[in-house]
Amino acid sequence: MTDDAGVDGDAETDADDERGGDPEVPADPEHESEIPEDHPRYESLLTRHRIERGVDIGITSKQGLIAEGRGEAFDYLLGEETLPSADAAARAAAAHLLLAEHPVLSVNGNVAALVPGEIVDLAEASGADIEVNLFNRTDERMAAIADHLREHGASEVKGLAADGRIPGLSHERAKVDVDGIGDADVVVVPLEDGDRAEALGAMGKTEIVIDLNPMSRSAQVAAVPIVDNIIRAVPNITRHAAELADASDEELREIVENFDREAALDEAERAIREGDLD
Ligand code: PTJ
Repeated sequence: MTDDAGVDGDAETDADDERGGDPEVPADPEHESEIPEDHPRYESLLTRHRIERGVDIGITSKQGLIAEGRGEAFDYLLGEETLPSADAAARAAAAHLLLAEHPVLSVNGNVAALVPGEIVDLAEASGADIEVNLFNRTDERMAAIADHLREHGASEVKGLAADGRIPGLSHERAKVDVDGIGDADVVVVPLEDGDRAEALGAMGKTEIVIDLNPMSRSAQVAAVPIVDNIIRAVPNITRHAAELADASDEELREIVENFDREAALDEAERAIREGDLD
């Protein structure tokens, strides 16, 4: 803890520099409600605060900070907005989840930091299980993330039993619950490493990927790639799921069949390549 306290001190100094001394932006990531909602970069500041806090409380890995930086660059080029094709993907994702026998939402350290309550809302709206599945797995992080999700209203969090394995992956990354991801027919895998996304697909599971990089391997192999910031994408899937709650299976299947994954990836890549750096 002594070391952590030292790191905290350094992080705060760096963060203060990064904020450019803006007196409106709080230095303490615990106080995100103090970020002014009319700030032109509100969403980006909120994301940074949540990730920073995730590292401070031991749920997000330091690599997660780098992953977030990469995502933020793509989001900047997308104008920090949900493309129409990403909205269509979110609607197809909601239809898949509602049609599924056993949907599961996979949660890593970045997802837990950025959208804990929103994941719980989506699980409720879609009837999905929540399972923690980490790239850099430790018992401490698994427990901290499960606790964090429970604090945000999750009644059950899977992933701790780890009594199943994803074939073809090295040991730690392969661990899943037999009655969770092991048994799922539809899995939401946000901000995922490409290898694991590919291996889950090879198990015959329908994969819904949320990733701001349309060229990433996970987005490329997904049945439904949602190229959007997870901060916007998860509440958007929940909104579609609520709207579709009374839809017939036939209507849901039509939404799934009409979704064009290639067109969604192409539109996202085009938007990023033509993105405005102003
Ligand atoms: O918590 P762990 O141990 O499971 O580790 C999680 C990370 C994210 C560190 C790990 O899975 C990893 O290294 O992922 P990658 O390979 O860096 O991939 C992360 C992807 O998520 C990249 O393509 C980023 O562009 C994308 N991304 C980052 N932030 C966001 C995002 N996509 C959507 N919304 C974001 N906020």
